[in-house]
Amino acid sequence: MAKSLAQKIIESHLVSGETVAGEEIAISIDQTLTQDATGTMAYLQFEAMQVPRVRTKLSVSYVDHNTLQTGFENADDHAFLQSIAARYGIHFSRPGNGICHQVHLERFGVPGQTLLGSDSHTPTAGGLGMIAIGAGGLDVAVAMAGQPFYLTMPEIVLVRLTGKLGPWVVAKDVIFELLRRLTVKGGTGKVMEYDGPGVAELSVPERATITNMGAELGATCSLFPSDEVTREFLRLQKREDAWAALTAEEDAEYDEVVEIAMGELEPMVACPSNPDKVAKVTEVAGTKVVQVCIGSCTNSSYKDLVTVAEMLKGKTVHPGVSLTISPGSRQVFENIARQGALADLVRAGARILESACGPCIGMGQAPPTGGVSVRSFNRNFPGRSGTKDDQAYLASPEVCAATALRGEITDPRTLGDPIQVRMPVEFVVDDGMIVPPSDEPEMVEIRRGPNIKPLPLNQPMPESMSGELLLKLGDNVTTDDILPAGSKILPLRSNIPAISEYTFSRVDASFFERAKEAGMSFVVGGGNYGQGSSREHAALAPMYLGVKAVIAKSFARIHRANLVNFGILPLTFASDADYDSVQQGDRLELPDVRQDIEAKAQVGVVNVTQGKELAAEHGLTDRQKEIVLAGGLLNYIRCEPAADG
Ligand code: MIC
Ligand code: SF4
Repeated sequence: MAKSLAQKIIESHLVSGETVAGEEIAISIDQTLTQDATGTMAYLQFEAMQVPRVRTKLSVSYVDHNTLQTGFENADDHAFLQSIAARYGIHFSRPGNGICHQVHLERFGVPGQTLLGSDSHTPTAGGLGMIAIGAGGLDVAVAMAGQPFYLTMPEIVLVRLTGKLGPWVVAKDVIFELLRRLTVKGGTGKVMEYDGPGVAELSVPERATITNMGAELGATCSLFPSDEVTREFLRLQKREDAWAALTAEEDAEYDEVVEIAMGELEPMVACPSNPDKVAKVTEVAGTKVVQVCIGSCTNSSYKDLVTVAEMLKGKTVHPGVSLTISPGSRQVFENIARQGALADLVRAGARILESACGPCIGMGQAPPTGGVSVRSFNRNFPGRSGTKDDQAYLASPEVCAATALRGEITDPRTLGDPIQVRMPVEFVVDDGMIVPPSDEPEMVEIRRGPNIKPLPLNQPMPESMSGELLLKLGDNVTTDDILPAGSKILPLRSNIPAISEYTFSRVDASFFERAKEAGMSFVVGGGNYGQGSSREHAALAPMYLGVKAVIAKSFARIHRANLVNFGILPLTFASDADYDSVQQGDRLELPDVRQDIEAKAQVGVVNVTQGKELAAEHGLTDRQKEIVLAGGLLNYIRCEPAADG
């Protein structure tokens, strides 16, 4: 059978299992990345494994999320991360050097290799032909220790791109079209592999916009072939030697095929407050806007920002709009400065922020109450911007710039001819803000400020469990709902006791107190529970508060893996009627939970309050069973024979 590109790369990294969709496989990991908000925990976990140096080909630690230093916490974390990197053989991308995914694409990604990152948008590097997967920090720590990464072999979907994008229609509209058709659950358990004649029309950063937002489809990862366009991108990065031609075999077979005729697409947006609430710009044009934010790991490349600058050149942003620009990397920043685009942006009234995640994760620039904000980002979950009743739209940089000029959502096609950006013949490339690991690691002292608290561990799973159903939620609960981010809470990422006070704080302010009082407790969710980020804090904090199991209609991949890793049992309702039957406040008992997990596919749940019984699926592989029974992956690893060499 002719093979897809995803199949080829996975097979060349296969450590165990069969590449049959739905089976558990393990793959070797060539590269890892972490960012500061997930990295501190990942490195505390890595330290606990007592491995002297990372065993990957390359590991990079980025600082891009927690860059607002409103107190000592973030700076403490940066110092910790820098010293850990020096000691353990990790490259350290300093604050200000840019957003991990953009920098990784530019400076480190290698076609055909595997990358595991403690951030859900790690698949961005699929734009270069990598199998790049987002995971919890603990999984990344294990990969740094040289162990394989376990995952369910995904189905492979061919997204066949044909034709050419019309005027003002861009890569963001391709992924919006997929989100419109497939929804935020549509990619679950799948790899999205792009191919077809339309691929050659897209540059690597444009491909990366698409693979980046594959995370919003719930896909395991997304990837493009590595072709002459990839080669040119790597040449501009002075890394042409990293290039290799990679494509699917002719007549490769796929589990599913989706066709997108790019010429038929129109400019689109995602309406508040989920990335799949896609509408044509024409349907929402005229909506008054108070803020426009351009940047994030989705759309902050050189071409994106030069296009915006050209659109704004000689004009001033609408008096009712605050426009922010965050260049994706210091490389982009420097190149737009030298090219002159930066001056045009400043003159037009843009508020230039540093090269970091910034407003995308609510680190500053929260919009005013009820105000409409249009963002070139990838997520618009409720309240993520930092304002509770925000009205955030996602759009291409082109729609953002047109909107910033007019003060209302604007179809850029009404502005005349599209902008043609000429790429420079040479890029300014400088790795001065990437610190290589120390040559004398034994001399490096790990700097641990008071913000860095020890990692809490779970207990092995008890024979039986009983407690209150503390919270019943609906579909598409995000990790931003479970453990919000933003400038107040993000700095506490290295301090689980402190951050746990914010667990579910946006959906139920009484959760923390109730959980503390309850001791052992449960949570119920609808479909796609835990969509969004890879933050393992959304499992760690509930674990710390005594949540023993989450019962849902279905789970998002990374969050389910994080629950397992921290010993919280993820259970799936056998039917919608079972979901309907439980009520918040019910007392639940899992009388033989250990035995059930060991011997059966279902775990018995007694609803003591309602006098009913139900059986919920655990869906755990043999390995996951052992992890959950041990009380999480760290406990499980400690019982395993030590890794060699
Ligand atoms: C996000 O976009 O939600 C984040 C912040 O980058 C997260 C990681 C985190 O919560 O630290 C992600 O996407 O995984
Ligand atoms: Fe940063 Fe936003 Fe990208 Fe997450 S989605 S990595 S917060 S820019």
